[in-house]
Amino acid sequence: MAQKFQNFINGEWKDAKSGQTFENRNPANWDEVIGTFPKSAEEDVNEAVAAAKAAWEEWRLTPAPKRGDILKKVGDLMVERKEELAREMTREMGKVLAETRGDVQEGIDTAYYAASEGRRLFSYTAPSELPNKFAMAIRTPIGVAGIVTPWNFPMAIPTWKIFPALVCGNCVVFKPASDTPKTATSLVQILHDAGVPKGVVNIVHGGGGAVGMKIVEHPDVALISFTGSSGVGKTIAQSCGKTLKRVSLELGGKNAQVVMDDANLDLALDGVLWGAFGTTGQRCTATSRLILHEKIHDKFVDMLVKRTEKLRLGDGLEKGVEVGPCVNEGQLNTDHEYVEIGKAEGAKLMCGGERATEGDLKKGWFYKPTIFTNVKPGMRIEQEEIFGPVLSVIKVKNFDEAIEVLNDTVYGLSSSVYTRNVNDSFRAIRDIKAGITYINAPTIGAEAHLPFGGVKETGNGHREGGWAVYDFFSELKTVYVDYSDKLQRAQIDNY
Ligand code: UN1
Repeated sequence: MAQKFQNFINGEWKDAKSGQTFENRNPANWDEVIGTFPKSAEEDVNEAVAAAKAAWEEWRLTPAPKRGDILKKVGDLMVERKEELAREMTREMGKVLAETRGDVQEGIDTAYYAASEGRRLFSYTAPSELPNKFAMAIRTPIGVAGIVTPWNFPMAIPTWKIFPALVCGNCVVFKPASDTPKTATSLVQILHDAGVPKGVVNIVHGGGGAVGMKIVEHPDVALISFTGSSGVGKTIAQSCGKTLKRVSLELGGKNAQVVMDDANLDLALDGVLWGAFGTTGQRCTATSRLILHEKIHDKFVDMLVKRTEKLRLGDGLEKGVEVGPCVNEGQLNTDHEYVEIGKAEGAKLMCGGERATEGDLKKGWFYKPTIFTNVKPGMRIEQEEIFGPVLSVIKVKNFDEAIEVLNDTVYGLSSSVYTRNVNDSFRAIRDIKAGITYINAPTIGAEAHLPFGGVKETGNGHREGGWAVYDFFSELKTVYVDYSDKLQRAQIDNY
């Protein structure tokens, strides 16, 4: 019998009211069931939102340093349970153990940052233009935050959202991706064990339409933080637009790495292998385009294909495995559809392009790391987010053309330029339209204490991470205290 997991509402583990469940399986071995989870619906969401709303009255009045102390404990528990969390994450979504350890570490970093932020939550005071009058802006909690998260960083991304939400004094209704409900359940257990009061954090498992959108639409949910595709992001934004609900969206990417003719090619090679095929290409920040200067194009492609063909696929829990499976069959099919599209568009398939089925690999959703050359700007494989191990190589004549090709997409999350030319580096920093630019480092590797997010259809202007996310999860209230004992009219009496 598969282990049964539940929702967590108002401090209690409980089934979906309908009693329905869904299964979670290991993408590296589809026979292995991780557990069953409640297939929830609107009635479960309503209960969770009501619990969060009721808990908010006390939570918003809890001093922020005290809320931070709980987050410190959360971080400590994550440190203690790091290995166990990483292993269960690899089992449920497939990425290799080194990476799932990194994912948990990102959550730990976020917890300790949030813990200390409880003693900061700085804002400003400013002098009043009138005598005997004091002016300041303070951060205040907002209410119930709806948190809807993806499966590719099943620990890090929920922590980016939930921890700052809590420190700022909000309550949470959390809907994790249905491919990674176990990691989310463990996170909620940790929050509970660390002393988060009942009702302050609630988790409701289930689908995007049946649960996610019900959270988004709920009138008592004051703000939404979502990471996922641009398509779903637009639907959420439209819904939030109806009531002007505050919403933070982290969406798709079509990130490129540029390699100039003066670059350290070995370094650039390590960078693109990691950026394109780490996490099986399933990161918003994954390198899905490689823009090569024509002088080094052929040599670099040769080096890259040789190394790519040697990458070891397999169960991420096994030593030496470098690339895990796709998260599910649907994602594998999408990857393969794009390979067919690329071929039809006239791109040249250099390696991969098919499912990997040798030995035990046939039990899981493995796809061979794939490289296309002869990709032209504007092709669908060059423009659309694939979210798999498929890399498109584009040849350019010079630096200007490289930046033009890099920018020619509806997305703008991460970007990378390999060059030893300091002038080109700074021009890249200035001219690339993206939320993140790396110089001589791959497109992946964002650190928890710096702002994370993108431009254009990658988001709606907010940032997660670092200090910036605290602006999203708190509302500024401006306060004037007049101690002059008379009516003082701003802009009038003093001029
Ligand atoms: C994501 O791709 O969804 O920079 C998040 C990185 C990670 C976070 C990625 N630290 O790739």
